[in-house]
Amino acid sequence: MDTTLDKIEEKIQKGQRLSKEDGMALYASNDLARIGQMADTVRKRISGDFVYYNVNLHVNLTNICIGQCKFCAFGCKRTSDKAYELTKQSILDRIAKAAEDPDMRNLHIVSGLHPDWPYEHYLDIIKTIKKTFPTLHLKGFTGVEIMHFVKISGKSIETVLRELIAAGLEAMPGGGAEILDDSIRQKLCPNKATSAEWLEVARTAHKLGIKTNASMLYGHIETKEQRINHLLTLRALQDETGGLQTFICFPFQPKNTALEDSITRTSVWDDLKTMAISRLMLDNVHNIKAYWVMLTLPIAMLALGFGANDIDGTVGGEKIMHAAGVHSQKSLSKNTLIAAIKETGRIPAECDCNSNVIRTF
Ligand code: V47
Repeated sequence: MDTTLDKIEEKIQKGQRLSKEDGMALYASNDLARIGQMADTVRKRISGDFVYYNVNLHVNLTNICIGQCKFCAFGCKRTSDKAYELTKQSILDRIAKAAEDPDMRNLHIVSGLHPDWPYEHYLDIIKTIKKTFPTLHLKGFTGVEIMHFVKISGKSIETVLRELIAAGLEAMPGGGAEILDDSIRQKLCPNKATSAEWLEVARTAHKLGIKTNASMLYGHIETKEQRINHLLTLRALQDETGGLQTFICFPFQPKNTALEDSITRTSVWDDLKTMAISRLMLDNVHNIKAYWVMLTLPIAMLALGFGANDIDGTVGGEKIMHAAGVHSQKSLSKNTLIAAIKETGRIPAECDCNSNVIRTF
């Protein structure tokens, strides 16, 4: 018998909060099935049997980026062969095509930190999209992009967010959190928002009534302790604001990145364990997302038994993770997602970008 896991399980059964030491003990254990079962118990208690998915479109405005993060294969310099900038018209055309499906309700907008585009350009894009497609829900701009806008506009975080919300922004994606530890950020992504800045953007968004997602990029140079600290930092933010709606694990994909030669992809066991530990540590976050793009659909389905209750969306042409060599498709049909969720014995729940359920199947 594993007495450490027994004690953790007892805490879970009593609905007690897990400590940092508990999180470390879970990582040290090889009893993946038991960790998964504990996470599944908590998942059922927090969110029942619904699995959230959405019919959406990813729009990456440009891949030209001053970030040059070592873990990223998507961002590039202006001089690169693969550099692109979407024009306003091409963005509208892409959305119009996707919106031919009456169920398409959500846009997900994440882009490079362009060296020349002024802040007003991004504001104008949001305004134009919202004016042209008033029924679409707009989830856009990570905390890192918001800090970029703050720097280029000379405005405060609050002003930038107020202006984007007035323009039509309704939720924010979880990217840019990476590992909220500046010793890691200095090595991997020194040109972008610090941990404190990312957290301050989220805090301000929550104060203004905007829900945000949060993520963890793991499986690179971080330690297990830094992963647990990251989860504890997010848990503390959630205790303070209540504005985090979904947590997403991003296992690091090394292909075509600066770390390609030194780091190999995490194992499926690590991915499932990390999903489960995230569910157990983040006792105050409603949704844990098994992002099928990262995991592939079969592993995402498996992850629904390891604490996850959200599988993301149809996506409509993923670019960031595919640049780094993920093995999944770039898009999935809504029927494929619905069938996959049903196969796990759960209830597919179509939602908007704020996890409001539109209908269930
Ligand atoms: O911040 C980049 C990650 C994020 C790699 O909120 C990588 O629902 C693994 O924000 N290996 C951006 N991860 C994407 C993002 C997002 C995507 C899908 C759903 C949501 C949501 C948000 O992508 C970055 C970084 O953490 N990332 N490169 C890579 N090689």
